[in-house]
Amino acid sequence: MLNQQSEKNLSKLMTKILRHSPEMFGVALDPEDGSCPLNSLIEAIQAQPSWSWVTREDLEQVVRNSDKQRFIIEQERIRARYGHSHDKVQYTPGDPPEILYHGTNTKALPSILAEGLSPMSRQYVHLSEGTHFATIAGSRRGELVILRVNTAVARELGISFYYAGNEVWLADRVPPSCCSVWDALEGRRDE
Ligand code: HQG
Repeated sequence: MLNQQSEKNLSKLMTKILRHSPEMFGVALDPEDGSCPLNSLIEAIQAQPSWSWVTREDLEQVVRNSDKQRFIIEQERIRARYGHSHDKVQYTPGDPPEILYHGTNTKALPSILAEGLSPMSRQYVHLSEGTHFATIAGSRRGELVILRVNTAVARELGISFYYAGNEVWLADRVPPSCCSVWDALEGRRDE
């Protein structure tokens, strides 16, 4: 059984391969869903200098314990649910709740309110059904700001939303007219 630190390190390595740079590790991801055979991922990780000891059970432990359910294993294949910067994984458009949240920071806010949300270095903008994940995401860089995204308005403007699972929704972009700052203290829009 992996200890917490090794679990975290292995999870980071897995996201690096499955979201960002599979080719650096000799892994080929399916161009549609971004998956690869579980065995190829295990072999690629075992080929790394300090990871030769890793087992299938270790990977399964990471997948099972991931707080944000970052990975899915299905039919002997594994993929990252979201977060890709590599090839654009295809998702089916879905019906999101009317309000989704995005966590960001005070420095990014003026540009977001002017231009809207863009994927930046990833393939999609990341949104969540609740403020919990938005808080985690936005707290990674500076002072947290939570944006409320009105998906009904966005859909009228032709924006599609894709469900990645575990409360995470993706969009190609979100226009500024759909975004407003959510006031965490009062639980309402800051209007
Ligand atoms: C910002 C993590 C200026 C955006 C998280 C964010 C999430 C703009 C940053 C997942 C902008 C991009 C994704 C604009 C967007 N001008 N800044 N027009 N549009 N931004 O990491 O959503 O733990 O690529 O607000 O928790 O922060 O890795 O996206 O601050 O779920 O599984 O540009 O990754 O999950 O940053 O995070 P990111 P994100 P994991």
